[in-house]
Amino acid sequence: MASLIVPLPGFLPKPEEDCAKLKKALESFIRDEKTIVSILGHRNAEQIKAVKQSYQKLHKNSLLDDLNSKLSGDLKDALIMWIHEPEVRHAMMANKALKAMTNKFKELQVLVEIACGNNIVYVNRVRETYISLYDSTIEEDILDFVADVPLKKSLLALMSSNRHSKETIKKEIAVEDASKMHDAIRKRKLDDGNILWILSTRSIPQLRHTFARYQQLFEHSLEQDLANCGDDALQNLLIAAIRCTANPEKHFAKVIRDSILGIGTDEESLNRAIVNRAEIDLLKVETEYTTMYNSNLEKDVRADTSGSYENFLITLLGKDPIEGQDKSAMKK
Ligand SMILES: [Ca+2]
Repeated sequence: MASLIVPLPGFLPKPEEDCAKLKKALESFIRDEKTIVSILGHRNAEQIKAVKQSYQKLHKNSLLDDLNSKLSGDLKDALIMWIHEPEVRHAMMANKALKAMTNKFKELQVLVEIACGNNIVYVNRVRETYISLYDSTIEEDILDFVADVPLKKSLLALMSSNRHSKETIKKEIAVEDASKMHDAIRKRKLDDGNILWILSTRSIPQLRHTFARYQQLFEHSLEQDLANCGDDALQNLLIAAIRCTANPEKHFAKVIRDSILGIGTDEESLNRAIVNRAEIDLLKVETEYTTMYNSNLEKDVRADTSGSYENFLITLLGKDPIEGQDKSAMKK
């Protein structure tokens, strides 16, 4: 369930009204970040698109440029990420992760999130957007920028997947696939292809069924068995792929937890999880976070952030940034 709260039908201001308020807030001597957050933090992707078009028409410059030049710091980064269309946002995140050439799972996991946490129609839109922005395919850039061979192989397989989206489940295939994966784990051959081929080829409903069968057949979950199989980038990547396929909310709860745990904050990861899931399943992420860490997501995010940046993230979480009240009476 989405956490984003948008105005009820009939109460949504016209894009021109939003633009006038945004312009005034950006131009005022003391920047009115509260207004900017309260408008943009309560609009979905489609509504933001209309506001951006209207802004360009009315003010002859883009909202993106104005946010870029007038705002700063974490608020600016999060807001700019938020107002991009989801596929543009994802393409940009993928490109940044690849060009960083870190070869670390932490940076590259956004590619797994794109490939395994979305339906194929959306994944293809991200791929098309990537080409239009960077004149290369994501696959080419994986080939050129990821040096670690098992990581490169896995990302290529997941990203070039062309799985179908039908709900049909083949029960006998699930048993076969579960056994093959169990075998690969038992032999500690995570890179022998079997696990990867299955994860990158089968449909999402089929995979979910296979994961359930795996647990019935072998007592532990696939995720648990993989977790006991060492600790390297490939193993982490496979676990993320399984989580993004079966329980994306678990994966994103962990991303948020990792981003705030300890001294300092990894704002980029925190933004990625909140901005990308606010319109999809952030309420489920919040529930999962409580179960997994026996802690409150809103409280933890508040403790690690401050000012308008905190208010913006809290708004996307569907809470009132000032009063700390849940505005669930409004339309989701
Ligand atoms: Ca922290």
